[in-house]
Amino acid sequence: MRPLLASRTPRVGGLAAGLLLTALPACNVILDIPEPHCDMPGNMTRPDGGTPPQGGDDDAGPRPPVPDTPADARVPVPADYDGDRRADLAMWTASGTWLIDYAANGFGSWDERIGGHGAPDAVPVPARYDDADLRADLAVWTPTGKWYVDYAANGYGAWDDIYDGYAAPGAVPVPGDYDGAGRADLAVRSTNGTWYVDYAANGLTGWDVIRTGTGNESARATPGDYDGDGRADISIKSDGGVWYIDRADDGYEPAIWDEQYAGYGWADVTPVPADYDGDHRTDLTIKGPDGAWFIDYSHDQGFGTWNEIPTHHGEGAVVPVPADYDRDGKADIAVASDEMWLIDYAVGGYIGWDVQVPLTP
Ligand SMILES: [Ca+2]
Ligand SMILES: [Ca+2]
Ligand SMILES: [Ca+2]
Ligand SMILES: [Ca+2]
Repeated sequence: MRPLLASRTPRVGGLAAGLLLTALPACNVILDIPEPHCDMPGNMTRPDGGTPPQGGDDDAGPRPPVPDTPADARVPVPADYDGDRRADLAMWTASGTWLIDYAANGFGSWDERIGGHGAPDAVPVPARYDDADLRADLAVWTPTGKWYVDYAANGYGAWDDIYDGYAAPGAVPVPGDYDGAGRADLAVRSTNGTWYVDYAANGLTGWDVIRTGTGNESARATPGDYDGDGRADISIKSDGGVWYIDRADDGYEPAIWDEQYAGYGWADVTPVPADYDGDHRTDLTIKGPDGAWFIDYSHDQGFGTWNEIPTHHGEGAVVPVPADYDRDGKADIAVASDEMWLIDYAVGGYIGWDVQVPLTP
C-alpha cells in the first residue's frame, strides 16, 4: 500500500467549488489507494484486507427495505423503453401504473400509461431481462422474494412471468448483467452484507453467487461495470466514504475487494455511479444534498481526483436519475421530483439544466 495525498483540487475553479470542498471533509483525506492500481492494469492484484466497517448489523434483524408507500407515491424509473438507446422519462406509481415519456418524440407528455403493474410493497426494477430486444422490461421486486416481469418483446400489458425465491433479510434489489450475457440477472443485497445473484443465462432457478462480506447495513450498494468488461461488478460505498469494488473478472471471494478508494463523502451524500465520460466504465460519483455533483472520471489517471464538480444540480428532496438521455454515450446529470424532471446533457458541459420537463399526473 502506498498512501497518496490526494489534492482533490477541482478543475472547475471559483468560490463555489472551494466552499463545497470545505463542506465535504471526506474529500480532503489521505487516499489509501492499493498500489497495484497505479501499475499497468494487467498487473493488478487483490489488495489484502478491504473489509468495510463491520459490526452492529448482525443483531439488527430484518427490516422493511422501503417505508410504507402511499398509493399515489411516484418513483422515477428512467430506462430505454423503446430501444432507441436514449433513456426515456418514466414514473412508476405505488398503485401499479407505469408512465413513460419517450425521448424519441421529445419530452413533455406521457406517451404510455400502463396499469396493473403493482404488488404489495413492490420496488420497481426495470431492466433488460431478456435479449430479445433492446427495450427495458417492466418489473417489480417484493420483499417476499417475488420478481414480476412484463417483457417488452411481446408488448407491455401484463406480467409475463413471476419468479419466486428472491428474498433475503432486509434485502434491496440490485439487478444487473453480472455475467455479461446481455441480460439483467436477478440479484439482491441483504442487510448483513450478502450479495446474491441468479444468472439469467442458465435459467432463473436459484442463486449462482452468494458473496458475503459486502458491508453493513449502512453501506450503499453501487453495482456497475467499473472495468468495462461488460460484466457488472459488486460494489458498495460505505458511510465513511470508501468505495469498494469486487470485479467480476476474477470471481468473488468473501470480504476480499479488488479495489477501494477513500474520500467519497459521508453518509449524507448519494452515490450516483454511471458512465459520465463515455468510456464504458462506471465513474465514481456522488451527489451532495446541496445539489453539487462530484464526478471522478475513469478515463484519465484512474480514480482519486474530482474531474468535475457541477453545483446547483438538484437541491433538496429530488431523486438523482443520471442516464444517457441523448444517446451520445455519456450519462447526463438529471434529477426528478414529483413535479419536474431536469436534465443537463453532458454535451456542452454542466452549466445548467438543458431540459426542464413538468410532469403531469
Ligand atoms: Ca428510449
Ligand atoms: Ca466488470
Ligand atoms: Ca467512465
Ligand atoms: Ca448523454
